[in-house]
Amino acid sequence: MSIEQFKDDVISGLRQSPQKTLPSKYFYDKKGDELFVQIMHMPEYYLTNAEMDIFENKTQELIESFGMDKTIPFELIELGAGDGTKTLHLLEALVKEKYRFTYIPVDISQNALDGLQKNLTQQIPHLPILPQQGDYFKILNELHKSEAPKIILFIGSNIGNLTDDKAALFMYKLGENLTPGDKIVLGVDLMKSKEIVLPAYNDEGGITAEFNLNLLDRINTELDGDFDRKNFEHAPFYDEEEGFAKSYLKSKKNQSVSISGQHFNFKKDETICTEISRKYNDTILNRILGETDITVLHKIVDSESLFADYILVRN
Ligand code: AVI
Repeated sequence: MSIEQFKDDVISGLRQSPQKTLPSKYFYDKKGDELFVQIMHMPEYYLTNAEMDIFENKTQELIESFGMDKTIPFELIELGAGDGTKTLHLLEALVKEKYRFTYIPVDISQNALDGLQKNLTQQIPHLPILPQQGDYFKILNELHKSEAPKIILFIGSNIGNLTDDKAALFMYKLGENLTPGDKIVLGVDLMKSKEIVLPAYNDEGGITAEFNLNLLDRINTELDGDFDRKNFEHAPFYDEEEGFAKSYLKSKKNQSVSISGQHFNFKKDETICTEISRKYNDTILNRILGETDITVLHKIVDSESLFADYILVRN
């Protein structure tokens, strides 16, 4: 990510009318990464445990849905690999069952990949692992040149941070870089009542609020801004009908903020939308896949039906 891109995105997002926005991908500086790890461990943030339940307790169902032949080597490519704790269960089972595969974690952070490789080689000494740092689609395009069948992991509800249009484009581009028969494991949070969803984005300990407000600190540090975080508050919202959780930063008073020499006015109670966390069901997913060559093969949910890993196939 270049600083120029960051500046352009912030300035154009805050110039938007009537709804000011900031892209959620900028949450993740060093402090933001640490806060997100804390979020994943919060009791309110059910998503992590729910998907872990699938990877830990429904490993066989996952493996069977891949329909892989043990004699044919394949590539297991994880987009945005993170710390790999969920994937570990799947990798252990595949190694134990003597599948022939290479694990290819892809991430923009070399640091994250180094940590992951170190952990995994300790835990699964014979795991063939080939980390790739960089842009997802550039790497997938390179990997497309090999003839090995592929299974793409895009888990953790990461697709949920995209609007439906962007999710549809993402899936279309993914399909373009795959061969018929290749599979995708897509982890999504399921639509459910606001009593469950809202606390996950509005925890008692205030960690999510801190995660949201940290974006203002990042803008101050990296783009010479003068946001006073005391003048903004974390304002989460969930539309139960549509299945959209949204995070906002709400201005507590009329104020003006300067960023890289440009001025932005905020009215009292005016909001900046900082994140969308889309919740899915079958209809929404099928609509998103509508323009692609990808269809749903199988769906695995956790024991409480909070989260789903859909197994998709490129036709
Ligand atoms: C990374 N992503 C799937 C998280 C989510 O649930 O949308 C980010 C997050 N934002 C607030 N809490 C967690």
